[in-house]
Amino acid sequence: MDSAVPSNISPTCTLRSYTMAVTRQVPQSFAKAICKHAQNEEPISVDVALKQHDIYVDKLRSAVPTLCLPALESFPDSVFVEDTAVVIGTKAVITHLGHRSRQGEEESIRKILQQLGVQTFDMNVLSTKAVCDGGDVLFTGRHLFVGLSERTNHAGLDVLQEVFKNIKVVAVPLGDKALHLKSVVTSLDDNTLVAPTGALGDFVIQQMRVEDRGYSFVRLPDPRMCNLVNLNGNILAQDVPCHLSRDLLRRAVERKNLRLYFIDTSEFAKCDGALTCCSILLNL
Ligand code: CIR
Repeated sequence: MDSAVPSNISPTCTLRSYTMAVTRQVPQSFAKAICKHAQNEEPISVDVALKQHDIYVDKLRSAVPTLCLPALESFPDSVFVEDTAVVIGTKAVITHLGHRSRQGEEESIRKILQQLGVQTFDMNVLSTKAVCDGGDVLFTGRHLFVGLSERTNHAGLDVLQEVFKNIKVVAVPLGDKALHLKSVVTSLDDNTLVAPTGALGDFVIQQMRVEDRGYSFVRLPDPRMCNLVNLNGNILAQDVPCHLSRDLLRRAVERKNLRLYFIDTSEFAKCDGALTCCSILLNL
């Protein structure tokens, strides 16, 4: 992948750029990761997950320096580092994770972010009631959309607003319709969101009032393809066998002169994970 933001991107396309990424190795305990939404015919294969994760990390590495922290065996879901911190610029809120079995994963993330010079704020110190998973937080550059889900509550949103004072935080009530906001919608660039066709996509778009807020959006039939990593103009999408979604996304990416890569994440999808959840992107 290319490290530089493409110079020929379409004039309607604005992108934030990143200088590094943080990931974490898949633990052997990953086979016991929480699984609520996915319907699996096969159990998770840790060996396959390790290979898929290596490919993911290599892809990130070809664009920016990427740390891969050691696995945390006592936390089966700890590969999903996105949930542990919300980082904007040089400030990070270290989240109080919404599922009890995951609380504690954030400790080493706090340390590493501090070592990198990021100022950290502990959510559970700022509010004893707050919970939040980073997967519920979508930052577009103009808005911080926060899904209110089974993992993220209003007190969590309030902490984000307190720390990121100058950014407009928007609540997106989700209930139990999806694990996280970013399980449904992510962004192709700072003004273009990607959401699934059908009732869930309609609902979320309506809750976000994206058109009133000046966003355009791309709708894809396969919800799994709506979870995109956008790293300096390199778009990573899950390698799902929906030809229509692939074609529509390819065309949207080409219109903006971005670059598209498909990555197999079958083992992560078996425990409700996708692509954004396996990294924290930083601009330091
Ligand atoms: C969980 O239920 O917490 C994990 N099995 C999946 C977390 C995925 N995280 C994300 O999409 N940000």
